[in-house]
Amino acid sequence: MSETKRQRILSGIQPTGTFTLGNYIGAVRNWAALQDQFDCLYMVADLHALTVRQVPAELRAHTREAASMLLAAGIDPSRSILFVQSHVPAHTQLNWILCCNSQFGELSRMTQFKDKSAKHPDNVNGGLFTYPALMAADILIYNADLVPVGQDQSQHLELARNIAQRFNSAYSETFVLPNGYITKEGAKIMSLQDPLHKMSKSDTNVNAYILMTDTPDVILRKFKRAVTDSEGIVRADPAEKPGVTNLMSIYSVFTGKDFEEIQREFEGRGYGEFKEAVAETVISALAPIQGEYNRILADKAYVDGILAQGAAAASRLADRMVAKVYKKVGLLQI
Ligand code: ATP
Ligand code: LTN
Repeated sequence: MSETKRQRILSGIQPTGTFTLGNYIGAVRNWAALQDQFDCLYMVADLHALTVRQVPAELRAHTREAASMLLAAGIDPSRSILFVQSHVPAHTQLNWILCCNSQFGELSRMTQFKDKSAKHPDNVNGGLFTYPALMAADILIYNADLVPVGQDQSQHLELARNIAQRFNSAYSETFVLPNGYITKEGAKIMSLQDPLHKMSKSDTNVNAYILMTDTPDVILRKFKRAVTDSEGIVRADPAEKPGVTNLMSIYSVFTGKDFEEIQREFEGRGYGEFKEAVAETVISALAPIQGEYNRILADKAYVDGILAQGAAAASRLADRMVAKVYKKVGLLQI
């Protein structure tokens, strides 16, 4: 029987704070499930986090917490490679080459760049601008076929494909063109306070997000405060009722019920009861992950051991690609 090669997956998440329910639903939840079918590499994107000013001690802590949360959410280090981006220097080596193959115009069109520039007008740095070239390096360095991310990253993925294509036609076939893996449900969980914007871990309003580490009473309180509308009917309408629709998406992800079933379930019942039900499902979905997280986080040596192993395994693959690319672009090898 001829064995077909398994497709490869790479994804990353920034250690810019504790993960939100949006990170979990849109990305991390899928990562564990994909391990059965694919060869997976998962990365804590600490270099990307530096595009926004970080407190050094906090960044270090968040990086270990991020790795612990990924393990708690089911990333299995015996099957997948889990590592920290800065531990694999080859990413930054390829980043430079890809920066030289990215255009000012295309980088200027990235909505994340525009959003983050507006949010941090005092720190519109070069890294923020070339962010997608580093992300392309993360992906292309492993010849990843699929990249599981939330909706907000699809523009960056498209750019990674364009860079790969351009490089391949200039220097001969080198990179696999990656595809996004974006699930329909929960690809964009919205802020609980401003449902026209995505839930983001760096939001300054703590009521806007549910953190993966929030206690049951905090979760309940945040859902109770979630912005809805004055109609009082639980039904999906993203344009007119973005708040209620967002809560329905969250409820749907954890119960497996579709919007019609949810609407029927809450017919004649108010938002109060609906919000409590959403909170309950989230509390019970997060409870086992929180237990694992606390256990893993307490064992620093275990987490660091996994990360060291992951960095070594990732470097073996990444170094080979950088050597190939350096040769192709004409850097002298002696
Ligand atoms: P920051 O607030 O620092 O920009 P973030 O919360 O947007 O962080 P990232 O580290 O940028 O998180 O994203 C990690 C993964 O989570 C990405 O795949 C991203 O698409 C996904 N993601 C982030 N926010 C959401 C959301 N609200 N809904 C669905 N997926 C999301
Ligand atoms: N930009 C991503 C994080 C990230 C990433 C990657 C995702 C960095 N490198 C490579 C997928 C593949 C974000 O979520 N903001």
